[in-house]
Amino acid sequence: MRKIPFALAVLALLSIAASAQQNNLPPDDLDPNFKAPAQPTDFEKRVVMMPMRDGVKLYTVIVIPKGAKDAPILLDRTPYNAAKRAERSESPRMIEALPLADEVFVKAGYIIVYQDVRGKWGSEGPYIMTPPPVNSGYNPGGADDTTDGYDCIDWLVKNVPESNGRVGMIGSSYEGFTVVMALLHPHPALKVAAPESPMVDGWMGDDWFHYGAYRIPNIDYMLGQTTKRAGGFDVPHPNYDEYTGLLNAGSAAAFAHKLGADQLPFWKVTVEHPAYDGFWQSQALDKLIVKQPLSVPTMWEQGLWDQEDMWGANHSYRALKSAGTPDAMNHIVMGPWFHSQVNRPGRNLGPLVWGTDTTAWWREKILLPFFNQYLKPGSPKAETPNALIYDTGLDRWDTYSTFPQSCEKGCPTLSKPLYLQAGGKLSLKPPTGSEEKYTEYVSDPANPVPYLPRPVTQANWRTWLVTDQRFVDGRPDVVTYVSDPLEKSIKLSGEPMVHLVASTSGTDSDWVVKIIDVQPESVVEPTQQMSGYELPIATDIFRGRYRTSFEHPEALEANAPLPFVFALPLVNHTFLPGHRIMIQVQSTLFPLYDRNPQKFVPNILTAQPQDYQKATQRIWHTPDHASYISLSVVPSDAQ
Ligand code: PG9
Repeated sequence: MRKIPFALAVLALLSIAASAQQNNLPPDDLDPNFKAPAQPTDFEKRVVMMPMRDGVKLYTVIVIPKGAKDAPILLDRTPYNAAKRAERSESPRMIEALPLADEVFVKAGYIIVYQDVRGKWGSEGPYIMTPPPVNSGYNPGGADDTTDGYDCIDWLVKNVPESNGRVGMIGSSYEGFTVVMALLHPHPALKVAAPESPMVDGWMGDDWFHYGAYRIPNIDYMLGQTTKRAGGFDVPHPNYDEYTGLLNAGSAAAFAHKLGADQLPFWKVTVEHPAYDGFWQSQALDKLIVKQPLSVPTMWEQGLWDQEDMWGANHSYRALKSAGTPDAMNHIVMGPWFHSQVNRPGRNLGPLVWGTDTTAWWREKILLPFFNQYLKPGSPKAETPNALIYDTGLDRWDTYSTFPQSCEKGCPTLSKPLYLQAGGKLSLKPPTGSEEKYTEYVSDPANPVPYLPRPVTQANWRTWLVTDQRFVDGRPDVVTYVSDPLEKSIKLSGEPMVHLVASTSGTDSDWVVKIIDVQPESVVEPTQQMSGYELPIATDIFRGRYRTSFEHPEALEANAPLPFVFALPLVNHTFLPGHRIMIQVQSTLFPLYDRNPQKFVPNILTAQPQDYQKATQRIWHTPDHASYISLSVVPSDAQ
């Protein structure tokens, strides 16, 4: 290669630089001094560290429409990052900048406030998981979401001059929990509330357990919530199929150990309280909410297929009803929704497609007028039904004066026993004793019934409650009872009660019961998609050791037919002509629920590998030991 003399090369570079200068080109296209000009917005965002009574400051975002005057305040207290809540997009328009769920309130001119609960994200103080009330004896700090809710509202009405001093609270799930906590001792400026799928009783039927059976996905939730103030660890799972991962691990505690969750204080608390003891009872908000008269008009909301908090809203509403709360103060809405779907589009749930966007309709036509009535003086009285419940078979809303409907005032509800019969049949008549005495299956903890088709991943978590049950129908450990195709429609509206008489060769057992609407066969569109679909309308699990007491579990007597009585989630569903009613019974629902070892051990969460054993299960159907589901059948106006 020929070498260019050094002096020549320098000359060439100098002349390139000189000609660039002549052409006025900048030496570097990055500008370290760039300042983004403020864009004109139609709102103002104020971020404050709001002092609570104990001096702890909570991160709060206050979003105020420009020019607001005498505006009501909508408050959402969250453990999920207030800053992010307040920023769906970077749009300069408030309606696009805030979450979809708040659109109706933005249009109506509300000031919207998001606050991080203490200990999370931008807020100071220690974090306690869904902190029990301070006076429960189980809250080590001096504050809870009742006091913080109160102090927040107090600050807002004194420091936001654009407001009219009236506040409404809203929020789903954990945020719904903060709403219910605020209702226990509400600030006088709190005028209306909507707890959406609130976490109310974590042991009976909300997030942590269902009737004592532990819900494994909580282990990931705890890692997300309690490993860092902002965000949390997302520990990778060893297996793509969670079924395999959990089976390999063993007990819930063994799985928690694999993910490192056994280091976490709330996991330790959970392991110490597997039964419904004082810890859980003292924070069951449906029990606490009735200790004083409800002074804030409240609309409880919950999905009919809520895969996380199936218990809280309707049990709080019902407890308040029983306590004599005036109807105008205590409303319930149950839509055809998964958990928190109420804040998202509501046109469909998995394969179920509705005639309208059910959630948008609810927000605009029901929720907003209800809030306006109490927050905007001079607004028309909202004609809010006491109970607004979707008929998930007819694809339409029903309005009731109470839900479940009651017979006390001569209402037409009929409680009908639907008997499980030999040969997989269902009948309204009790067994005669002439047929086989029981249906038998073997439940093997080494081969539990999956709750989703494998591979089980979180991808289908939201819609798992509407999964077509054909994927387990036919398994030898799933017992199926089915009716003939219906000649006339049958409407169930209320709380199905399971009355199972069952025996196990072990000394402990879980019982899973599902009510299923079997769709008729069809080979033409659009019904073909649902042809033969086994749609569960109510599913739950009951941990046998709690048969006689939720607080003091007991071993089951092996091979003795014993009654297991428990309520399934509320339904409001018309079975149409040609459809069939199906009941399925099984003893595992995995890996959503930890496996019962089927041998009585002191604490199932920490069961050892040698504790797990196969058991022979029998569902009895003799005149003395009749198994049935008590159904609330109401007149149907469907054709
Ligand atoms: N279901 C979630 C949760 C609430 C409270 C405790 C634990 C989990 C939620 O969606 O917020």
